[in-house]
Amino acid sequence: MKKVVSLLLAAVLCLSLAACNDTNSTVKTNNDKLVVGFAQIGQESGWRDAETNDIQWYAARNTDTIELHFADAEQNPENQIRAIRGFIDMGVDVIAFAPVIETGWEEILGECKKAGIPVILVDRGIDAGIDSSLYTTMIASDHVWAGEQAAIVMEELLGGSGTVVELQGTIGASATIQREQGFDDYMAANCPDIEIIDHQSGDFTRDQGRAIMAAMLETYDHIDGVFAHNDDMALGAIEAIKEAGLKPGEDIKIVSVDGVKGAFEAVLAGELNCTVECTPLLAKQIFDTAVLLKAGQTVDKWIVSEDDIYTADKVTQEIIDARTY
Ligand code: GZL
Repeated sequence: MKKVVSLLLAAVLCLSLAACNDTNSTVKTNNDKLVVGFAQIGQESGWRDAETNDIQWYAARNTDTIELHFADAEQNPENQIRAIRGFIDMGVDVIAFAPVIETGWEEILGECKKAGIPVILVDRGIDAGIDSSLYTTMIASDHVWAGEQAAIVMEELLGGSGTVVELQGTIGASATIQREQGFDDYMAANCPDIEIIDHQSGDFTRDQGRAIMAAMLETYDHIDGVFAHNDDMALGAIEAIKEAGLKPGEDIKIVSVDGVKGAFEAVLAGELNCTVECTPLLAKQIFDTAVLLKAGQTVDKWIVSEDDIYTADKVTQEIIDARTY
């Protein structure tokens, strides 16, 4: 009997989540639920998957009040724009999306504004030159702060001197631009004896992080530190450093951003020296904010996430076991 119940529950969940992926429906929404269209970037990192899971599970647990339409853009901004246009056609109450890059959003955001649909930017922002009235609010971490914290930790790890390479995220993404700004500006202002000898993009993926790190190890005689714009690229770099016969976390110090469980495990193993948290668990904030916007209320232009810094002295197995992403 238990098996039948669990199968039925699984079927219900699949049906409700499947409903989340329709982006071409022309059926106008006409119920009193909060109807949200979310155009996700893709599945490039463990962090991104954690954000997607949080959003989909929150909606699946609240089907009596929330109707989620979810699109996966496979890291292509044109796909995000197409999905957002589909949400406008559906007549959703609120549109939320994580802009894969900062530029190219003026036209589609103008269409959202013309349709009277509020827009929530999630975890990444858009270019400061775009009219900020075209979106309602941004729910995201402070990426400049994260880059600066990474630099402060790296300065201490290197004792104030050495050579550092930077594994950048997706070129043109606000998280990439701002983490680099925070890290590089701090180094320029405070660490005259630390030289950033290279920046290359691994597009926030583990495979590309590994490939770029391997190439850099071939190119440079000596690398003291790595700043990876996200944990997935750091975990890839750790693999490359080991393959080169070096000890990650010891011969080469590594600092990254995100706070995914794999990074915590690498810190505990002594292979990663620090991960600066950037919580992906934004679902409650997204839907609570959407409720307020549907009711015509105003919210802050930037709803900043609270994040922490995890160095080896702070990471224990208990901390890892308690992590929810
Ligand atoms: C940060 C987010 C970044 C993560 C990456 O808010 O946009 O995108 O740091 C993810 O892991 O791919």
